[in-house]
Amino acid sequence: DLAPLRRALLSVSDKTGLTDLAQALAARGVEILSTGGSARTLREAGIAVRDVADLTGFPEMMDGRVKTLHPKVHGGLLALRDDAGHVAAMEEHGIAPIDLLVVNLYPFEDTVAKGADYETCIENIDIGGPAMIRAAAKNHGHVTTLVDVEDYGALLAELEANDGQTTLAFRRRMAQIAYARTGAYDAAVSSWMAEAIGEATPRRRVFAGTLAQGLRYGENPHQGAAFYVDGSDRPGVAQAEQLQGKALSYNNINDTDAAFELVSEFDPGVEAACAIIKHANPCGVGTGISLLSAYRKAFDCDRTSAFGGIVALNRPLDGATAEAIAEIFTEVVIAPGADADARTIFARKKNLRLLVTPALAATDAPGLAWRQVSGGLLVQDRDNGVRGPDDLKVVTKKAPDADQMADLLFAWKVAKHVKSNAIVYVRDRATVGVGAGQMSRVDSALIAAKKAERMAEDLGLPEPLTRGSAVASDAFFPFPDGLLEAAAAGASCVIQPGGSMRDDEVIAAADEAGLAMVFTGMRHFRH
Ligand code: 93A
Repeated sequence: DLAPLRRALLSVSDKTGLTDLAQALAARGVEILSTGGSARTLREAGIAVRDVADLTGFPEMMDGRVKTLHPKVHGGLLALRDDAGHVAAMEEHGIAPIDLLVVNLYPFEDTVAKGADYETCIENIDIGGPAMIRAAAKNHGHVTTLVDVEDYGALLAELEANDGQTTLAFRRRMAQIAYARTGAYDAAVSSWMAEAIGEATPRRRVFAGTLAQGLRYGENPHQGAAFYVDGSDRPGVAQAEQLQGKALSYNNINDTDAAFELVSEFDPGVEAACAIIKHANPCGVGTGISLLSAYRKAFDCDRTSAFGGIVALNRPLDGATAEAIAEIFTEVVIAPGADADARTIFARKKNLRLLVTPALAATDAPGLAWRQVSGGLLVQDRDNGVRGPDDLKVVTKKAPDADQMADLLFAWKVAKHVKSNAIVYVRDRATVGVGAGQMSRVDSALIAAKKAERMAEDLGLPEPLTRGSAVASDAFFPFPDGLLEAAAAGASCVIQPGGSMRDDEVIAAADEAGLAMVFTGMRHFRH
């Protein structure tokens, strides 16, 4: 199972750790082959190298597009050392075996992330690198393939432990990593091209993710987990800079994403907004003239659940709001910035994670959403549907007044981000009851109203804030019962998609109960 290491080919874009690795290999008597830039780096460090051009008898040409694509390279990587035919072919054609390949690819993903133009991105598609990686990894029975600077140390330890040789187990592990890299690389190219040429259909798309961080565990401690980023420039948890606090967990990342996507629905130029998230659902959303008032309104929707929540803001965090947030245990705060006061206040809360993004996420921007099912992936367009006042149709005798209309639109924005069946009660641009994830719409309406009753008791209010509220339903009421439940809780106006076979019955029930109701013509299921 042990394979000797006599000759290595080093061809890397990221030169980190290259000379140390080469030095250690040279000290073991390994002959080093290398391409243009890599060879130059090694020579400058005083390490003896042979140019691949010298090996192949061809210069690097066409701006480097062709440098290693040659039988002397690929034959040396692919030949089976224990196959008489292969050995004869090597002898006949003067091909020397290459036992170790160290390649990291042209930085395609980084080039895209930097916003480079089309031609520059194309030039950064590595061809020779992946070809060599795939060849060497295929021949892992004899050849070791390294594609990641992170694994240089492991190779040296392997050589140390095995008298300058590598074990089959090690070569297999490295081969698996190698194919993960080339697979992700081509996926990144294809995803970028889909965006660049405006290919809108989710068909024929692949997921391109690069490992951003290993996570301590997944949704539960017995599940392993990692966070992959897709290289898109959409502001959010993947793009955010973490200013303090320990590493985010799997659940933190999921909830922070939900929080930030929701709060991004609110235009910071119009109003300050705050969303508090628990288990990917909002337990309170508020808007106001200041972040502090927005936070307090969000907090007052469900003070119990807000404990240990994730807070998202649509404006840069200020000192006063930071002070209020710090009063209770909060897991994560994410905002498009944080001023010096806020940073100082949070610095005292070592465990609180503070994430800042360069901007809010464009809620109407196109993009894809992925979900795993057993045996496959479901891909769909991101729910980027947005409804404004002009899209609404009044269907009842009563029409909502301006204040009700503002609450209805607010409730609709929130309902889009609540797991179905979603019922959201709103008063004065703040949620006062959220019913999430129930299998029956009636139950969601009931639960939200019950929570509002409990909050009224906690806050010492004479009556629940659902009295006189606006209510949103993420999908149509199939029967009048859900609507009647909302009316019983005191809702005065309703926003829902409409489109049920029984819309007539539901509208009649609304008229009977004296409600104003508008249809959006758009559904926001979220499962
Ligand atoms: O342009 S390429 O696709 N053509 C090649 O034949 C080739 N061989 C290696 N790019 C190629 N490479 C890549 O060059 C490697 O994957 C590596 O990223 C880079 C190293 O070039 P240098 O040593 O000149 O810095």
